[in-house]
Parts: sequence; C-alpha cells; structure tokens
Amino acid sequence: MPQTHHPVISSTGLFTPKDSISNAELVASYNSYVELHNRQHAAEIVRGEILELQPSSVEFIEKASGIKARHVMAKEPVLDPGIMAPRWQERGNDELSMMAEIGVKAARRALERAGRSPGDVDAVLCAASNMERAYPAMAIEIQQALGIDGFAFDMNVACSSATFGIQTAADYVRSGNARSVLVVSPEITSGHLNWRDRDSHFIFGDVATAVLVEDSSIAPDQHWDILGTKLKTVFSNNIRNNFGFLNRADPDKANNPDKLFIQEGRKVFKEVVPLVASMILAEADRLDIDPAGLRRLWLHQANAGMNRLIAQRVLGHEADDDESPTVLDTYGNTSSAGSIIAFHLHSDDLVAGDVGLICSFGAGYSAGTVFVRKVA
Ligand code: CO8
Repeated sequence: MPQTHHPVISSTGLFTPKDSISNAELVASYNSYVELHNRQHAAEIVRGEILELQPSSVEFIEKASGIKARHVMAKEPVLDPGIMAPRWQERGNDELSMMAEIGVKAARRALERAGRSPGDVDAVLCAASNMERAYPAMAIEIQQALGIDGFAFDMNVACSSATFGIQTAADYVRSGNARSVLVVSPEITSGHLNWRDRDSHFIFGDVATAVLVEDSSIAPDQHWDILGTKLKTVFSNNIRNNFGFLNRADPDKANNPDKLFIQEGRKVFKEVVPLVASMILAEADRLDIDPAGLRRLWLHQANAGMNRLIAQRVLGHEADDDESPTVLDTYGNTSSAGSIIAFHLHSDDLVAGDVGLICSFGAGYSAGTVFVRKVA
C-alpha cells in the first residue's frame, strides 16, 4: 500500500520494575540517615559548623507532590542509610546494558501489541533524561537487540524526551524517510536522584516505555491519529544536573551534589504551569480543536498540583480522574515516561473519534504536545 505520510501511534509498551518503595519505607530510611548524620556530627552542629538535618515526612510528600510510591531497579541499596544509591555489578561490553535491557522489554511489548515484527521497523530513537554511557548510542544497542535494520540514535530533552521523540518520529513519517519508528524511553532515574536530599528524595521512579509511530498505511486497525505536535524550549537553571564528561577536569568538585538532580521546585511550579497551559491552548487553536471538548489529558507526571492547574486552564473546569488520570501515586515522577505510562494504562476505554492530548514538561525548560484521535 502506498505511504500516506500521515503519522499515527500504532501502540505503546511499558516495563515496570518489580521493586516498589512506599513513602513510609522511604521516609524511615531517610530519617535513619538523618539521625545517624546528626549523631555523628553532634559536636560540629553544636559549634554551628554544620547544619542539623531535618527529618522527612510522609504527610509532606503526599500533600506537596501526590506521590505515594515509586518503582526502582534496586530497592535494598537505595533504602540502606549507609548507601542510598542504586548498586549492581557493572556489566561487560558483551552483555546487554541495563538501559537497553529495560528499553527492549518495553519495545517488545509495543511491537507485540501492534502485531509488528522488528524487521518492519525502520528506526529506533532512545529518548530519555540520562544515557548510561556516551557511545555507542543506547538506541543502536536496542536496535541490535531487537533485530531491526535501519538507523538509531539517542536524544535527551529531560522530561520531554518522549514527546520530542514522537514529533521526530512523526516527522520521519511525514517526510517519507521512515514508515515505522520506535521511540523508547528507559528512565533509570534512581541513578541521578540524590536520595540524601530532603527536598527531592521522594520525587523519582524507574520505568521504561515505548511508542510505535507509523505511517497510517501500515498501522493496525486500532491506532491513534496524530493530529498535531508542538515542541517548545526556554532556558532555565531551575532544574539542573551538572554531571558530565568534563567533571574530571575539576576533580575536587566531581562528586558535589550538583552532579545529581537539583531543582527549585517552587519556581518550576510557578513558571511551568502558565507556559504549558498557554502552549496547549495555542496549539489547540491552531489545530481547530475545542480544548473543553478534549476527552482525556495524559499529562506529564511530576506533581499532582501542577496537573490540576494545567487541566483546569485547558478544560475550563476542575478535571476528574477520568479526564486527567494520574500514575504519580504509584510510579512517582518517571521523567519522560510519565505521560506515556498514563496514556498506556488509561486509553483502552476511549472510543473512535475521541480526541486527547499527551503532554510533557520539565527540565530545559522543555514542553511537548501531541494531540491524538482514536481511530476504530
Ligand atoms: N519532608 C518534610 N518537609 C519538607 C520536605 C520533606 N521531604 N522537603 C521540604 N520540606 C519542607 C521545606 O523545608 C519547607 O519548609 P519551610 O516552609 O519551613 O521552609 C516546606 O516543606 C515547603 O517546601 P517547598 O516549598 O520546597 O515545598 P513545595 O510545596 O514547593 O513542594 C515540590 C516541593 C514537591 C518539589 C514541588 O515544588 C514540585 O513538585 N514542583 C514541581 C517540580 C517539577 O515538576 N519538577 C519537574 C522536574 S523533573 C524533570 O524535568 C526531569 C529531570 C531529569 C530527571 C533526572 C532523574 C533523577
């Protein structure tokens, strides 16, 4: 069948690590670390040389973020007050790397759901917040593991990586350069979260998602038309991670906390909500879509309060769980994967003709919108 150059979402896939950490477990571990730290540094604290650490609380976490639990690749070391970081054996160059492994699992599920064999896929994008190494690209390793002929590359736009990946894939379809593109987002956020930082230790979780973007001519009967995509970036230091290949140039600072995730959460909240809400409304207007008529919003999963405000501005009323479902409660913030998990878990019940929005926002700042319509 001739190519239509019309991109659609044929299917999605999800891999969820089996380990989950509740807020109670997380706070108990953090507070043990605080007690230990304050005891070990009692004299310096009395002399005013270092600050006494304050305990974390389940109530604060749930009220401020809406997060109740998160999945992680390695629970025990993260909760061990003497470690508070993931731990596993470094893998050899002849073994599948960790990010590729979970990316492949999510990708296989997306391919199965679409009835697609890897041989029919033209390209793989690994779109995620952090890459396990500089090169060879994670995407090429995933491509090889799946047995895909074609091309693959990595892209990093923090929390918006997946929507930026979807637009990039859609553009390949629109231009005729590919008919079937996998956008894979393995997010091992536990590696870059500072589990000793009271302000952010509760935020992130690990997961992998995959989205299969294809030309409508080859899509399965049940798919989602991509009505339009829009991307936006505005530079901000309010979410930052200075980890990088030049850290060794100043070895004394190579392990400072700024080499992990850091944010000014309040500023992010205040600046990103209006930016995203107005971007969605402008894009809906451009596409001639009535925002109040959107059947469902699959928003980035960073903070329940942010989503409440954005949904209200877009729909014109307070959204219920059906209109703007959350996965924050069980997954935490999974960076770029969040809106895709929401879409994957909460889209089967929609009917032909329903229009919805996948939307991401986060570090950069970066934001992406993907308006979709269910077909069949
Ligand atoms: N327990 C108890 N109390 C606490 C805790 C805690 N754990 N933490 C802070 N407090 C206290 C503070 O000390 C403060 O006390 P006081 O009023 O006496 O000064 C009080 O609680 C209020 O603190 P905040 O003002 O910081 O609290 P907020 O209500 O603003 O909530 C949030 C904090 C939850 C962080 C909120 O601001 C938020 O979620 N903002 C949005 C952030 C966001 O969306 N970020 C997205 C970034 S993610 C992204 O782009 C991906 C990056 C790449 C991922 C990398 C992987 C790791």
